[in-house]
Amino acid sequence: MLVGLATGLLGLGIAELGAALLAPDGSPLVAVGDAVIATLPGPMINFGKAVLGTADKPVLIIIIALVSLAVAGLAGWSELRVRFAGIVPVAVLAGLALFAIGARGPDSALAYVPMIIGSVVAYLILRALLASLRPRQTGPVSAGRRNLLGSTILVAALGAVGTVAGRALAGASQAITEARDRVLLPAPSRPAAPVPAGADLRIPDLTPYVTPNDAFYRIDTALQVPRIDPANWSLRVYGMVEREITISFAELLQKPLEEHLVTLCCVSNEVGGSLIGNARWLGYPIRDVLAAARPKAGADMVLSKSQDGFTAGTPLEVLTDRNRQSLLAIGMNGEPLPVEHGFPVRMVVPGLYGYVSATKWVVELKVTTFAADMGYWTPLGWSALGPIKIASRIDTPRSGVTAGTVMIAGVAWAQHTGIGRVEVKIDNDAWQEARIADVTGPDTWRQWSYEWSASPGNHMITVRATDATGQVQTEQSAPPAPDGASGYHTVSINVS
Ligand SMILES: Nc1nc2c(c(=O)[nH]1)N[C@H]1C(S)=C(S)[C@@H](COP(=O)(O)O)O[C@H]1N2
Ligand SMILES: [Mo]
Repeated sequence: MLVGLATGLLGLGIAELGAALLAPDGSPLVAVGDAVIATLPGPMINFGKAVLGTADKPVLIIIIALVSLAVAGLAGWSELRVRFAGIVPVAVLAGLALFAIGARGPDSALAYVPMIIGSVVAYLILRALLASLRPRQTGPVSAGRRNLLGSTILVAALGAVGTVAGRALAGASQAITEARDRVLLPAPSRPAAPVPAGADLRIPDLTPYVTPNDAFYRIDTALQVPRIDPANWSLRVYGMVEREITISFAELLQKPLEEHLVTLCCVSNEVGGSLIGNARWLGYPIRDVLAAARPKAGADMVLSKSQDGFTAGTPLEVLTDRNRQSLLAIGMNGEPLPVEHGFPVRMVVPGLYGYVSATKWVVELKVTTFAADMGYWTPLGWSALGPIKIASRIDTPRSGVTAGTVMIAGVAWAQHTGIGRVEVKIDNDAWQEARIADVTGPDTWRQWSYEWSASPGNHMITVRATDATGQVQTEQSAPPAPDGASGYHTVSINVS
């Protein structure tokens, strides 16, 4: 069984490393992972997401690897008993992986090659290693076994190195990184309003007003980030339109582009959570794309689709709204979109959670109806509509402080309406008005601070926000599913 396990690992290593070098579509771990996600029932996906959070993907990949290795162990066990019997488990594993690779619609047949070579080599090495265990073997058995142990360890180590190296290489993808480096972002014909100096209160541990790209939260269903060469990218707009249109990346760069600061937020963000970030997005207004396609009467939704099959359903009226800066974005904080944030093109829609609006690696806009179509998360139990709820968060303090003047500070958001006021409550005292920072507009979060004279002991700090129309954040606590968490963020602080 151990020999089977080791050779299984070798086969996996050959397949993963081969896929990384030859054909990114050929990674058996990613293909099987995608197939498992596509097959799992909705409640299990939600359960995994709730329990594991962003660790869900690595955990899934590790489970798949462990199950495969157990089956490979079985191949060793049966091969030792009956010659060629080990072919059955190996063929089952290879067959499932090849089927899963095929299901993703690979770019070329090359995608099947690493897995085929990996399983054939693994089986041949398995046979070679097991030969020394057969009773008919002449010579001293103990020496054969010692050699076998050494060879098995070597084979397993090679396999492990290949698997890890393959996964690591696949993550980077030189070709797309280079293509991204070559993109020259045009200057916007409508630049973003400059960030006022007073937008950042510059308090230690307070989240910066603009989130740097490398600190921006990442949420998506992609086990492997889609790699799209801008030269091959196009956006197809179809469905309930008078005129179907297709836009290439070169054409998009020629359009009059605009830049807007917009705070993106994930519906899975817990009260006080960090699945939110603010960036300066450069792009072409989605309303202008839609205007060129001329939606037909009766349409009320745009189903955007990513290259890897994710979909989001966004109300058509939000995307055509003159006063809402929905973008087909190509730039993030002055750089081409990072690959994991949607390179070369994604959607950004102020005021809606990402799962119903912020499609990364977007390649299709289907003008349709909520009655006829659903975005990816809706059949999994999430609301079809996802307006962002008014929320506020305490960034500092989060742990013990010393008595005296303590700066309490955080961020509050009510995208597209804007934050009008923030209040802080210490223990059961009355609500106190916090100072609110400047903003570029209603589509971003807003920093706030409150100077507290902290007395020794344990204290509870609570924050609540009110939007620009006077609507107060609800105290009613709700979990993220189905349409976003609510309730007040509180922290309990020991003052010494
Ligand atoms: N292609 C694709 N786009 C996607 C998703 C996805 O799973 N696949 N997730 C959405 C969700 S749920 C969120 S919150 C935002 C997150 O964008 P970010 O990763 O750039 O922060 O992307 C949205 N766009
Ligand atoms: Mo999300």
